[in-house]
Amino acid sequence: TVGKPIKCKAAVCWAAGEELKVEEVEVAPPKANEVRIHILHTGICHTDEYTRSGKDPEGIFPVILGHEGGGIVESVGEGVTSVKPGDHVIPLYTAECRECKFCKSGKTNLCGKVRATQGKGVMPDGTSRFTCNGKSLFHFMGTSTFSQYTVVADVSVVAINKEAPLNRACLLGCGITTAWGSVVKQPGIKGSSVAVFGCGAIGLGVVQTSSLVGASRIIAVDTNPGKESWATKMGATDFVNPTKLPEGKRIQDFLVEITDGGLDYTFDCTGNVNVMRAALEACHKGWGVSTIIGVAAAGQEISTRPFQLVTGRTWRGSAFGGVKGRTELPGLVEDYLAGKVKVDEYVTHHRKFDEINAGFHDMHAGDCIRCVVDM
Ligand code: NAD
Ligand code: AHE
Ligand code: ZN
Repeated sequence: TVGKPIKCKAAVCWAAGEELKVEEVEVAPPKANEVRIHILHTGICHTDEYTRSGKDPEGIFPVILGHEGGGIVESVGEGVTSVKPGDHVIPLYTAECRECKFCKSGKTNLCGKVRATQGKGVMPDGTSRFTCNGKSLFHFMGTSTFSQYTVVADVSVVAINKEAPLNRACLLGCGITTAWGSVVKQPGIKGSSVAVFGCGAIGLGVVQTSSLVGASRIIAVDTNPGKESWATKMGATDFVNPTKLPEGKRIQDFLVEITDGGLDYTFDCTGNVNVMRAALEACHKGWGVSTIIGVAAAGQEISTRPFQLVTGRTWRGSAFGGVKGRTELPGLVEDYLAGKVKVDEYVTHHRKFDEINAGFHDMHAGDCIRCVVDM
Protein backbone atom coordinates (compact mmCIF):
# COMPACT_ATOMS: atom_id res chain seq x y z
CA THR A 1 0.00 0.00 0.00
CA VAL A 2 3.03 2.30 0.43
CA GLY A 3 2.81 5.26 -1.96
CA LYS A 4 -0.73 4.34 -3.03
CA PRO A 5 -4.13 5.58 -1.90
CA ILE A 6 -5.89 3.37 0.67
CA LYS A 7 -9.63 2.72 0.64
CA CYS A 8 -11.06 2.37 4.14
CA LYS A 9 -13.98 3.33 6.35
CA ALA A 10 -14.30 6.76 7.93
CA ALA A 11 -17.07 8.51 9.84
CA VAL A 12 -17.91 11.62 7.83
CA CYS A 13 -19.79 14.60 9.23
CA TRP A 14 -21.33 16.08 6.05
CA ALA A 15 -22.81 19.18 7.68
CA ALA A 16 -23.00 20.90 11.08
CA GLY A 17 -25.53 19.26 13.38
CA GLU A 18 -25.81 16.04 11.35
CA GLU A 19 -25.03 12.55 12.66
CA LEU A 20 -21.82 10.99 11.35
CA LYS A 21 -22.04 8.63 8.37
CA VAL A 22 -19.61 5.74 8.06
CA GLU A 23 -18.51 5.87 4.42
CA GLU A 24 -15.83 4.37 2.22
CA VAL A 25 -13.14 7.03 1.76
CA GLU A 26 -9.85 7.19 -0.09
CA VAL A 27 -6.79 8.26 1.90
CA ALA A 28 -3.94 9.59 -0.25
CA PRO A 29 -0.36 8.59 0.57
CA PRO A 30 1.64 10.90 2.84
CA LYS A 31 3.54 13.69 1.10
CA ALA A 32 6.92 15.00 2.33
CA ASN A 33 7.01 15.41 6.14
CA GLU A 34 3.69 13.60 6.52
CA VAL A 35 2.78 10.31 8.18
CA ARG A 36 -0.06 7.91 7.33
CA ILE A 37 -1.41 6.13 10.40
CA HIS A 38 -3.61 3.04 10.73
CA ILE A 39 -5.94 4.18 13.53
CA LEU A 40 -6.99 1.26 15.77
CA HIS A 41 -8.91 3.05 18.53
CA THR A 42 -10.23 6.50 19.23
CA GLY A 43 -11.92 8.18 22.15
CA ILE A 44 -14.78 10.61 21.66
CA CYS A 45 -14.14 13.92 23.41
CA HIS A 46 -16.68 16.60 24.15
CA THR A 47 -14.82 18.83 21.69
CA ASP A 48 -15.74 16.45 18.81
CA GLU A 49 -19.40 16.88 19.75
CA TYR A 50 -18.90 20.65 20.04
CA THR A 51 -17.65 20.88 16.45
CA ARG A 52 -20.20 18.36 15.12
CA SER A 53 -23.02 20.38 16.66
CA GLY A 54 -22.02 23.58 14.87
CA LYS A 55 -20.91 25.51 17.98
CA ASP A 56 -17.26 25.72 16.89
CA PRO A 57 -16.55 28.97 15.03
CA GLU A 58 -13.70 27.14 13.27
CA GLY A 59 -15.90 24.19 12.20
CA ILE A 60 -15.90 23.37 8.47
CA PHE A 61 -17.74 20.59 6.67
CA PRO A 62 -17.70 17.94 5.31
CA VAL A 63 -15.11 16.77 7.80
CA ILE A 64 -13.63 13.70 9.46
CA LEU A 65 -13.62 14.53 13.19
CA GLY A 66 -11.71 12.80 16.02
CA HIS A 67 -8.59 13.85 17.92
CA GLU A 68 -8.08 11.24 20.68
CA GLY A 69 -6.68 8.31 18.72
CA GLY A 70 -4.08 5.58 18.85
CA GLY A 71 -2.63 3.71 15.90
CA ILE A 72 0.32 2.27 14.02
CA VAL A 73 2.37 4.08 11.38
CA GLU A 74 1.59 2.55 7.96
CA SER A 75 3.97 4.67 5.87
CA VAL A 76 5.88 7.94 5.96
CA GLY A 77 6.60 10.61 3.36
CA GLU A 78 9.99 11.90 2.29
CA GLY A 79 12.07 13.52 5.02
CA VAL A 80 10.28 11.95 8.00
CA THR A 81 12.76 10.84 10.66
CA SER A 82 10.82 11.07 13.93
CA VAL A 83 8.60 7.99 13.39
CA LYS A 84 8.77 4.87 11.17
CA PRO A 85 6.34 2.25 9.86
CA GLY A 86 5.25 -0.08 12.66
CA ASP A 87 5.64 2.50 15.44
CA HIS A 88 2.74 2.77 17.86
CA VAL A 89 1.73 6.41 17.86
CA ILE A 90 -0.63 9.04 19.18
CA PRO A 91 -1.61 11.88 16.84
CA LEU A 92 -1.16 15.33 18.39
CA TYR A 93 -3.61 18.15 17.84
CA THR A 94 -1.07 20.44 19.46
CA ALA A 95 1.96 20.05 17.21
CA GLU A 96 5.55 20.46 18.38
CA CYS A 97 8.00 21.51 15.64
CA ARG A 98 10.77 22.65 18.02
CA GLU A 99 11.75 25.36 15.53
CA CYS A 100 9.08 28.08 15.59
CA LYS A 101 8.93 31.16 17.82
CA PHE A 102 6.40 29.46 20.10
CA CYS A 103 8.32 26.20 20.49
CA LYS A 104 11.61 28.03 21.09
CA SER A 105 10.11 30.45 23.63
CA GLY A 106 10.03 27.88 26.41
CA LYS A 107 6.83 29.62 27.54
CA THR A 108 4.07 27.66 25.81
CA ASN A 109 3.18 24.32 24.25
CA LEU A 110 1.35 26.04 21.39
CA CYS A 111 3.23 25.59 18.10
CA GLY A 112 2.97 27.92 15.13
CA LYS A 113 4.13 25.59 12.38
CA VAL A 114 0.89 23.96 11.21
CA ARG A 115 -1.84 25.65 13.28
CA ALA A 116 -3.09 27.98 10.50
CA THR A 117 -3.65 25.21 7.92
CA GLN A 118 -4.90 22.85 10.66
CA GLY A 119 -7.62 25.36 11.49
CA LYS A 120 -8.63 25.45 7.81
CA GLY A 121 -9.00 21.66 7.71
CA VAL A 122 -6.09 21.00 5.36
CA MET A 123 -2.54 19.67 5.45
CA PRO A 124 0.38 22.17 5.57
CA ASP A 125 0.50 22.29 1.74
CA GLY A 126 -3.11 23.53 1.70
CA THR A 127 -4.73 20.32 0.39
CA SER A 128 -6.66 17.39 1.88
CA ARG A 129 -5.67 13.69 1.82
CA PHE A 130 -9.30 12.52 2.12
CA THR A 131 -11.86 12.01 -0.63
CA CYS A 132 -15.28 10.33 -0.61
CA ASN A 133 -16.90 9.53 -3.97
CA GLY A 134 -14.51 12.02 -5.55
CA LYS A 135 -15.43 14.80 -3.13
CA SER A 136 -12.69 16.28 -0.94
CA LEU A 137 -13.21 16.12 2.86
CA PHE A 138 -11.65 18.39 5.46
CA HIS A 139 -9.23 17.23 8.16
CA PHE A 140 -9.96 18.09 11.84
CA MET A 141 -7.49 19.37 14.44
CA GLY A 142 -4.69 17.95 12.31
CA THR A 143 -5.65 14.43 13.43
CA SER A 144 -9.01 13.12 12.00
CA THR A 145 -8.96 9.93 14.05
CA PHE A 146 -12.50 8.87 13.05
CA SER A 147 -10.94 7.22 9.98
CA GLN A 148 -9.29 3.80 9.79
CA TYR A 149 -6.37 5.58 8.08
CA THR A 150 -5.40 9.21 8.53
CA VAL A 151 -2.55 11.45 7.42
CA VAL A 152 -0.89 13.91 9.81
CA ALA A 153 2.12 16.24 9.74
CA ASP A 154 5.27 14.66 11.20
CA VAL A 155 5.32 17.39 13.88
CA SER A 156 1.83 16.23 14.91
CA VAL A 157 2.57 12.66 16.00
CA VAL A 158 4.58 10.89 18.69
CA ALA A 159 5.72 7.28 19.07
CA ILE A 160 5.01 5.59 22.40
CA ASN A 161 5.94 2.35 24.18
CA LYS A 162 4.41 -0.63 22.31
CA GLU A 163 3.44 -2.21 25.63
CA ALA A 164 0.77 0.43 26.20
CA PRO A 165 -2.63 -0.92 25.06
CA LEU A 166 -3.80 1.53 22.39
CA ASN A 167 -7.49 1.07 23.30
CA ARG A 168 -6.72 2.95 26.52
CA ALA A 169 -3.55 4.91 25.74
CA CYS A 170 -5.56 6.74 23.05
CA LEU A 171 -7.10 8.78 25.88
CA LEU A 172 -3.69 10.35 26.38
CA GLY A 173 -4.23 12.02 22.99
CA CYS A 174 -6.50 14.54 24.69
CA GLY A 175 -8.53 14.16 27.88
CA ILE A 176 -6.21 12.74 30.49
CA THR A 177 -3.11 14.57 29.27
CA THR A 178 -4.98 17.88 29.20
CA ALA A 179 -6.03 17.40 32.80
CA TRP A 180 -2.65 16.11 33.96
CA GLY A 181 -0.72 18.99 32.39
CA SER A 182 -3.11 21.62 33.69
CA VAL A 183 -2.17 20.53 37.21
CA VAL A 184 1.49 19.49 37.07
CA LYS A 185 2.50 22.63 35.17
CA GLN A 186 1.35 24.78 38.12
CA PRO A 187 4.00 24.21 40.77
CA GLY A 188 1.99 25.43 43.78
CA ILE A 189 -0.74 22.82 43.96
CA LYS A 190 1.00 20.56 46.48
CA GLY A 191 -0.48 21.37 49.90
CA SER A 192 -3.09 23.72 48.40
CA SER A 193 -6.87 23.72 48.11
CA VAL A 194 -8.45 23.03 44.72
CA ALA A 195 -11.99 23.18 43.31
CA VAL A 196 -12.81 21.42 40.05
CA PHE A 197 -15.99 22.44 38.18
CA GLY A 198 -17.28 19.62 35.97
CA CYS A 199 -16.47 15.95 36.51
CA GLY A 200 -16.22 14.58 32.98
CA ALA A 201 -12.96 12.95 31.89
CA ILE A 202 -11.21 16.31 32.04
CA GLY A 203 -12.44 17.31 35.50
CA LEU A 204 -11.85 13.85 36.95
CA GLY A 205 -8.35 13.94 35.50
CA VAL A 206 -7.77 17.26 37.28
CA VAL A 207 -9.06 15.71 40.52
CA GLN A 208 -6.80 12.67 40.04
CA THR A 209 -3.70 14.72 39.30
CA SER A 210 -4.34 17.19 42.14
CA SER A 211 -4.48 14.21 44.46
CA LEU A 212 -1.31 12.78 42.89
CA VAL A 213 0.68 15.99 43.49
CA GLY A 214 -0.60 16.30 47.06
CA ALA A 215 -3.32 18.97 47.14
CA SER A 216 -4.63 19.30 50.70
CA ARG A 217 -8.33 19.61 49.80
CA ILE A 218 -10.05 18.81 46.49
CA ILE A 219 -13.63 19.97 46.07
CA ALA A 220 -15.39 18.48 43.05
CA VAL A 221 -18.42 20.39 41.73
CA ASP A 222 -20.98 18.87 39.35
CA THR A 223 -24.70 19.22 38.70
CA ASN A 224 -24.93 15.46 38.07
CA PRO A 225 -25.18 13.64 41.44
CA GLY A 226 -23.90 10.47 39.77
CA LYS A 227 -20.47 12.10 39.54
CA GLU A 228 -19.92 12.11 43.32
CA SER A 229 -18.71 8.52 43.50
CA TRP A 230 -16.46 9.09 40.49
CA ALA A 231 -14.92 12.19 42.04
CA THR A 232 -14.33 10.40 45.33
CA LYS A 233 -12.70 7.47 43.53
CA MET A 234 -10.27 9.89 41.82
CA GLY A 235 -9.33 11.56 45.12
CA ALA A 236 -11.82 14.36 45.81
CA THR A 237 -12.26 15.17 49.50
CA ASP A 238 -15.61 16.96 49.00
CA PHE A 239 -18.40 16.98 46.44
CA VAL A 240 -20.80 19.87 45.92
CA ASN A 241 -23.88 19.83 43.71
CA PRO A 242 -24.63 23.48 42.86
CA THR A 243 -28.31 22.67 42.21
CA LYS A 244 -28.72 21.49 45.82
CA LEU A 245 -27.60 24.74 47.51
CA PRO A 246 -30.08 26.76 49.58
CA GLU A 247 -32.34 28.96 47.41
CA GLY A 248 -30.44 31.95 45.99
CA LYS A 249 -27.01 30.79 47.21
CA ARG A 250 -24.37 31.08 44.47
CA ILE A 251 -21.80 28.29 44.18
CA GLN A 252 -18.86 30.72 44.43
CA ASP A 253 -20.22 32.25 47.66
CA PHE A 254 -20.80 28.79 49.12
CA LEU A 255 -17.25 27.69 48.29
CA VAL A 256 -15.70 30.88 49.70
CA GLU A 257 -17.61 30.26 52.93
CA ILE A 258 -16.56 26.65 53.41
CA THR A 259 -12.89 27.34 52.57
CA ASP A 260 -12.19 30.30 54.86
CA GLY A 261 -12.01 32.85 52.03
CA GLY A 262 -11.72 30.83 48.84
CA LEU A 263 -9.66 28.28 46.96
CA ASP A 264 -5.98 28.47 46.06
CA TYR A 265 -6.69 26.91 42.64
CA THR A 266 -9.85 26.35 40.61
CA PHE A 267 -10.49 24.76 37.21
CA ASP A 268 -13.36 25.10 34.77
CA CYS A 269 -13.91 21.76 33.04
CA THR A 270 -17.42 22.49 31.72
CA GLY A 271 -17.11 25.02 28.87
CA ASN A 272 -19.96 27.06 30.43
CA VAL A 273 -19.03 30.76 30.73
CA ASN A 274 -21.15 31.25 33.88
CA VAL A 275 -19.28 28.40 35.52
CA MET A 276 -15.98 29.97 34.43
CA ARG A 277 -17.00 33.13 36.29
CA ALA A 278 -17.98 31.17 39.38
CA ALA A 279 -14.64 29.33 39.27
CA LEU A 280 -12.74 32.63 39.21
CA GLU A 281 -14.83 34.19 41.96
CA ALA A 282 -14.38 31.11 44.17
CA CYS A 283 -10.64 31.87 44.29
CA HIS A 284 -9.02 33.29 47.41
CA LYS A 285 -8.37 37.04 47.44
CA GLY A 286 -4.72 37.92 46.92
CA TRP A 287 -3.50 34.70 45.28
CA GLY A 288 -6.19 32.37 43.89
CA VAL A 289 -5.61 31.13 40.35
CA SER A 290 -8.41 29.94 38.07
CA THR A 291 -7.68 27.88 34.94
CA ILE A 292 -10.11 27.65 32.04
CA ILE A 293 -9.94 24.28 30.30
CA GLY A 294 -13.53 24.08 28.99
CA VAL A 295 -14.25 25.21 25.43
CA ALA A 296 -17.13 27.66 25.05
CA ALA A 297 -19.47 27.95 22.07
CA ALA A 298 -19.13 30.59 19.34
CA GLY A 299 -20.36 33.98 20.55
CA GLN A 300 -19.93 33.19 24.26
CA GLU A 301 -17.79 35.56 26.33
CA ILE A 302 -16.55 35.57 29.92
CA SER A 303 -17.13 38.40 32.36
CA THR A 304 -16.48 39.36 35.97
CA ARG A 305 -15.88 42.56 37.91
CA PRO A 306 -12.30 43.70 37.21
CA PHE A 307 -12.06 44.14 40.99
CA GLN A 308 -11.78 40.35 41.19
CA LEU A 309 -8.43 40.61 39.40
CA VAL A 310 -7.35 43.89 41.01
CA THR A 311 -7.61 42.08 44.31
CA GLY A 312 -5.17 39.41 43.30
CA ARG A 313 -7.01 36.62 41.56
CA THR A 314 -5.51 35.32 38.29
CA TRP A 315 -7.51 34.07 35.31
CA ARG A 316 -5.64 31.77 32.91
CA GLY A 317 -6.25 28.91 30.51
CA SER A 318 -4.50 26.04 28.82
CA ALA A 319 -4.68 23.93 25.67
CA PHE A 320 -3.69 20.25 25.90
CA GLY A 321 -2.69 21.03 29.49
CA GLY A 322 0.35 22.99 28.35
CA VAL A 323 1.94 19.66 27.38
CA LYS A 324 4.51 19.44 24.56
CA GLY A 325 3.34 16.20 23.02
CA ARG A 326 6.44 14.89 21.28
CA THR A 327 8.67 15.62 24.26
CA GLU A 328 6.37 14.73 27.14
CA LEU A 329 3.82 12.09 26.05
CA PRO A 330 6.23 9.13 25.99
CA GLY A 331 7.02 9.79 29.68
CA LEU A 332 3.35 10.08 30.58
CA VAL A 333 2.75 6.71 28.88
CA GLU A 334 5.52 5.25 31.08
CA ASP A 335 3.81 6.73 34.16
CA TYR A 336 0.60 5.02 33.03
CA LEU A 337 2.38 1.68 32.52
CA ALA A 338 4.00 2.05 35.97
CA GLY A 339 0.57 2.55 37.54
CA LYS A 340 1.21 6.17 38.54
CA VAL A 341 -1.43 7.68 36.26
CA LYS A 342 -4.89 6.11 35.95
CA VAL A 343 -6.23 5.73 32.40
CA ASP A 344 -8.17 2.43 32.23
CA GLU A 345 -10.70 3.67 34.80
CA TYR A 346 -11.96 6.38 32.41
CA VAL A 347 -13.16 3.94 29.74
CA THR A 348 -16.79 3.28 30.65
CA HIS A 349 -18.12 2.52 27.16
CA HIS A 350 -16.88 0.68 24.06
CA ARG A 351 -18.42 0.92 20.61
CA LYS A 352 -17.78 -0.72 17.26
CA PHE A 353 -16.94 1.78 14.53
CA ASP A 354 -20.32 1.35 12.85
CA GLU A 355 -21.94 2.43 16.14
CA ILE A 356 -19.96 5.64 16.52
CA ASN A 357 -23.12 7.77 16.67
CA ALA A 358 -24.27 5.72 19.65
CA GLY A 359 -20.95 6.68 21.25
CA PHE A 360 -21.91 10.34 20.85
CA HIS A 361 -25.26 9.60 22.47
CA ASP A 362 -23.50 7.78 25.34
CA MET A 363 -21.68 11.04 26.06
CA HIS A 364 -24.96 12.83 26.76
CA ALA A 365 -26.37 10.09 28.96
CA GLY A 366 -24.49 11.18 32.10
CA ASP A 367 -22.99 7.81 33.07
CA CYS A 368 -20.25 7.91 30.44
CA ILE A 369 -16.77 9.17 31.20
CA ARG A 370 -15.16 8.07 27.94
CA CYS A 371 -16.40 5.91 25.08
CA VAL A 372 -13.62 4.24 23.10
CA VAL A 373 -14.42 3.29 19.51
CA ASP A 374 -12.74 0.20 18.07
CA MET A 375 -11.98 0.95 14.45
P1 NAD B 1 -18.04 16.17 29.78
O1 NAD B 1 -19.28 16.66 29.13
O2 NAD B 1 -17.80 14.71 29.86
O3 NAD B 1 -17.97 16.75 31.27
C1 NAD B 1 -18.54 17.96 31.67
C2 NAD B 1 -19.09 17.80 33.09
O4 NAD B 1 -19.55 19.08 33.53
C3 NAD B 1 -20.28 16.85 33.21
O5 NAD B 1 -20.06 15.92 34.25
C4 NAD B 1 -21.45 17.78 33.56
O6 NAD B 1 -22.42 17.16 34.39
C5 NAD B 1 -20.73 18.92 34.26
N1 NAD B 1 -21.47 20.17 34.29
C6 NAD B 1 -22.27 20.72 33.33
N2 NAD B 1 -22.77 21.89 33.74
C7 NAD B 1 -22.27 22.13 34.97
C8 NAD B 1 -22.43 23.19 35.90
N3 NAD B 1 -23.20 24.26 35.64
N4 NAD B 1 -21.76 23.11 37.07
C9 NAD B 1 -21.00 22.04 37.35
N5 NAD B 1 -20.82 20.99 36.50
C10 NAD B 1 -21.44 21.04 35.33
O7 NAD B 1 -16.84 16.89 29.01
P2 NAD B 1 -15.26 16.58 28.96
O8 NAD B 1 -14.94 15.68 27.84
O9 NAD B 1 -14.78 16.25 30.34
O10 NAD B 1 -14.73 18.04 28.56
C11 NAD B 1 -14.93 19.14 29.41
C12 NAD B 1 -14.64 20.44 28.67
O11 NAD B 1 -13.25 20.54 28.38
C13 NAD B 1 -15.35 20.56 27.31
O12 NAD B 1 -15.75 21.91 27.16
C14 NAD B 1 -14.25 20.22 26.32
O13 NAD B 1 -14.51 20.79 25.06
C15 NAD B 1 -13.06 20.85 27.01
N6 NAD B 1 -11.72 20.35 26.64
C16 NAD B 1 -10.71 21.28 26.57
C17 NAD B 1 -9.41 20.89 26.31
C18 NAD B 1 -8.30 21.89 26.25
O14 NAD B 1 -7.23 21.56 25.76
N7 NAD B 1 -8.49 23.10 26.72
C19 NAD B 1 -9.14 19.53 26.11
C20 NAD B 1 -10.19 18.61 26.21
C21 NAD B 1 -11.47 19.03 26.46
N1 AHE C 1 -11.92 25.94 17.53
C1 AHE C 1 -12.39 26.55 18.76
C2 AHE C 1 -11.38 26.37 19.88
C3 AHE C 1 -11.31 24.96 20.34
C4 AHE C 1 -10.23 24.81 21.38
O1 AHE C 1 -10.00 25.69 22.21
N2 AHE C 1 -9.55 23.69 21.34
C5 AHE C 1 -8.54 23.37 22.32
C6 AHE C 1 -8.43 21.90 22.40
S1 AHE C 1 -9.92 21.12 22.90
C7 AHE C 1 -9.54 19.49 22.87
O2 AHE C 1 -10.59 18.76 23.26
C8 AHE C 1 -7.17 23.88 21.88
O3 AHE C 1 -6.19 23.17 21.77
N3 AHE C 1 -7.08 25.14 21.64
C9 AHE C 1 -5.89 25.78 21.17
C10 AHE C 1 -5.85 25.83 19.67
O4 AHE C 1 -4.83 26.20 19.09
O5 AHE C 1 -6.87 25.43 19.06
C11 AHE C 1 -12.67 28.01 18.55
O6 AHE C 1 -13.29 28.59 19.46
O7 AHE C 1 -12.30 28.55 17.50
ZN1 ZN D 1 -10.50 16.69 23.31
